[in-house]
Amino acid sequence: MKTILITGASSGIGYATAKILAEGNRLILCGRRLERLQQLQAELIDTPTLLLPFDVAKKEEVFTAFESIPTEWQNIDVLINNAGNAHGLASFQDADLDDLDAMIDINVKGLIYVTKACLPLIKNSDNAHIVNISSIAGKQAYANGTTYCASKWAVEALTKGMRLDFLPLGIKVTGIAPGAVETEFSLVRFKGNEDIASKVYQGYEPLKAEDIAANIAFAVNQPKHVQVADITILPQAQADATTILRTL
Ligand code: 8X3
Repeated sequence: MKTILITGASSGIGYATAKILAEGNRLILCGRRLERLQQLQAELIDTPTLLLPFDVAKKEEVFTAFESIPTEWQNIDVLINNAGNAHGLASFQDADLDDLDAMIDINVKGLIYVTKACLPLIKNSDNAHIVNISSIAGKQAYANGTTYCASKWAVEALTKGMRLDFLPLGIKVTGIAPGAVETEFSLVRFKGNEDIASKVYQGYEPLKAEDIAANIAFAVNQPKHVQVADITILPQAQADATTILRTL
């Protein structure tokens, strides 16, 4: 039985990952929205769970939350850095600076804070493993997504760099880079505009959160000596970050 901490567990890929990893593991479920974490906890009735509500972008909150983890939960084996999102889709010149700040604060600084706070609890594990959720946007820059892409390029660099730095600590590091996944991602990107958000996924079959969760579980469930370095996952209809064939 592993103890697995998941950020952004209250929705989307994080939620689906919690569901798929619930069997046979203990889960620390993190997110900003306590009520949604409580709903998830209620669904995972047969799994030992600990709820840890905090905002990854708030440094003090992150460290205070980790300091509050009860002793019996302090041996963490797997950290899944899933929390992250996009704010706006606009040219760099037109983008709202607050949106750009938010993406760097959540996707980059948040991942750094959580990993720093978690390291003392994970480094003694025999199964230590960190999974960072990146994006196809971390491998290919696209117009109007400059800072989102930059934030995910940073996740790619953090993943590769951590894999080097953590070698002597025995911590495996995996990067998971999804393409188009139908979650609340686009709703957040387009600030609640359901019409625009749903169009992103029209005319083809996008990935589901469960598709990514299955790949995360694949990486997490490998034998101790096997380190899955990187997985990029696209819908069948997607060739790269900006090329999607819409035939449906
Ligand atoms: C989400 C995928 O293509 O919208 O990270 O950047 S994409």
